[in-house]
Amino acid sequence: MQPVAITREISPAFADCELTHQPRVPIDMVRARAQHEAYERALADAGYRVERLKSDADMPDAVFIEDTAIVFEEIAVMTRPGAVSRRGEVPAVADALEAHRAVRRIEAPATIDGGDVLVAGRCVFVGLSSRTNRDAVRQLRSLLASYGYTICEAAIEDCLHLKSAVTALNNDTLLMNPRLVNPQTFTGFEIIEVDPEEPMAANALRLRDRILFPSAFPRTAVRLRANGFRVATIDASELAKAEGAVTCCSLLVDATEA
Ligand code: CIR
Repeated sequence: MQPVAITREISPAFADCELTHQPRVPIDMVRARAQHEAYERALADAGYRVERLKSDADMPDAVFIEDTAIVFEEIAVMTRPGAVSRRGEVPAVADALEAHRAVRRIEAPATIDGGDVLVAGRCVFVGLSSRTNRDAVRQLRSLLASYGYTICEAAIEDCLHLKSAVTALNNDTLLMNPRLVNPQTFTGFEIIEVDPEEPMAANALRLRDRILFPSAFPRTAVRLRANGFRVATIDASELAKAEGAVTCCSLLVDATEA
């Protein structure tokens, strides 16, 4: 069956997005929407049926839908986002996920953003960040207890989310900036480092048969191709002004396990 990619339209209030590590700069909304549409086309080209949810003026960061849920083969876990301004994004995403998975929830006092959760095969790494705390790790461990996952904490430095520092290219290979996360946390994995001139290049979106990757990081793209990965590039520069990258704009739902 065709896999699904759930996306969310850019909010009219996108300019009021949360910012943690970057200064606020003007966002060109027309360009941002065009880039988002190109992103959705790239998902469709890779074989996904794109399901786009509506957003609203009271949820500036809604386009970064990854932060609201973690989709596993067996269940979907709704997050409790670390930024209070983002908690209203969750219910509509839960409604959409009900069609695909049994939905579970992270509860207060835990906070967690999906951007802090890296899944590679049966290994789940959770970044302890300004958005994600240990209560969330405990709850995630208990929600996943019967499914055979190993859950590990990962410390990060100088970046928003774990997946700003490391993402999975397949079940055995990670793309990483070792200055933002300790490679020793990931023993047993093959590690491809980002080009040192492209420190923000560790966020790559693993699709079924290719990697979707920002065109802003051509040197790291060369490394990915040299390691045998098929790479499709998109311009995500306007989304990057809101501290977003390629993984955060979709929730991928593999239809085979629904
Ligand atoms: C935020 O600070 O929450 C948004 N402006 C950016 C979220 C990016 N999400 C992600 O990388 N998973």
